[in-house]
Amino acid sequence: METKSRKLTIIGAGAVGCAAAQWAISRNICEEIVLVDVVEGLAVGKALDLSQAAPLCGFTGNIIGTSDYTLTKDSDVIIITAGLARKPGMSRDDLLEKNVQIVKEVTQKAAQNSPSACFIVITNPIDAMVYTVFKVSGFPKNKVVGMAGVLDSARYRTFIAKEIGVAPKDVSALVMGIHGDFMLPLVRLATVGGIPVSELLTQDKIDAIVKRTQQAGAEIVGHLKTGSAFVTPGLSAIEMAQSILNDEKRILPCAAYLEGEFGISGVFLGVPVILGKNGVEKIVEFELTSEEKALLSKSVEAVKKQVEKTGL
Ligand code: TXD
Repeated sequence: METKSRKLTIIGAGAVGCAAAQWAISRNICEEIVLVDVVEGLAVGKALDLSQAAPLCGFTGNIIGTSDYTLTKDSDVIIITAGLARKPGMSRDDLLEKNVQIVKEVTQKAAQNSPSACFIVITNPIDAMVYTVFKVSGFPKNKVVGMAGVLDSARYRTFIAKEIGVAPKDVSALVMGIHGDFMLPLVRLATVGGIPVSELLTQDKIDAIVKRTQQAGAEIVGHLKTGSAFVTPGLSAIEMAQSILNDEKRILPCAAYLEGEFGISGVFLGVPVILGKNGVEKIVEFELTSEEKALLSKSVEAVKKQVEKTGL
């Protein structure tokens, strides 16, 4: 398998950007990492700190920090985390106005320098920001994808594992739809060691887990008060980046542009996709129940409202 021959740019050297960089160096997934931030010196300092972990974690590539986009030239994957994060009491939608401007600006600069890259968008509200990157970059739909489903599914799997008392990695589960209150943690498809979760937990317990998953971001914001989750968001982005850089063809829930899949068109929404060297290689469709379809259409309505506010 091809490894470590590629270039990864991470825009935004804040909490999520640095966590992503840290996971990337600890996994040694690429030859070059460029960390970019608008704040003078921030990315430079963070990259120096990260580079000095190399002897301890075995990273053999190069990591630099900069505000200069020419240094991002010919990146294979560009992760966008630039923007504001939530504070207690804020919804992801509250961030839209400010973040759309930031995301437009960084997309233009990054796309110019790396016309063949694949964008992974993290900035909230994610489902509208990924649409913004798609429109502003003019890149094909397979080269623009949003990160939320990997994180939401990891949270869902964690809560299921804790409730049953099993290893989290033995829980397989999928969250589809918007990264917000209407996200759809699919109960029917959640399994533990191949056994349906519905055989192992009461409906009440399952309902509580679904609710906690939908509110998991706000739960963390409520404790942190000054920002939002970053460690698992950073790792979730690197799971996706690694699958693209190494052409692993992982099947991961990502916000992808839909053109008729699941009966939905013209929006980015969390669905299972195969990620490989071409970005979104395939959206994996399957039959939803009428109840699931109804829940998913709530996601679509909410995302369309967000996108309207971007003015794109
Ligand atoms: O599941 C998901 N998609 C998410 C999304 C999970 C967690 C966090 N999520 C969102 O990511 C969050 O709501 C924010 O919108 C972004 C970034 O969150 P983070 O916690 O990393 O925010 P920070 O620590 O404030 O970092 C943002 C950085 C900061 O260093 C700014 O200086 C920088 O972005 N920034 C810029 N960089 C480059 N260019 C411009 N214009 C710019 N503006 C701000």
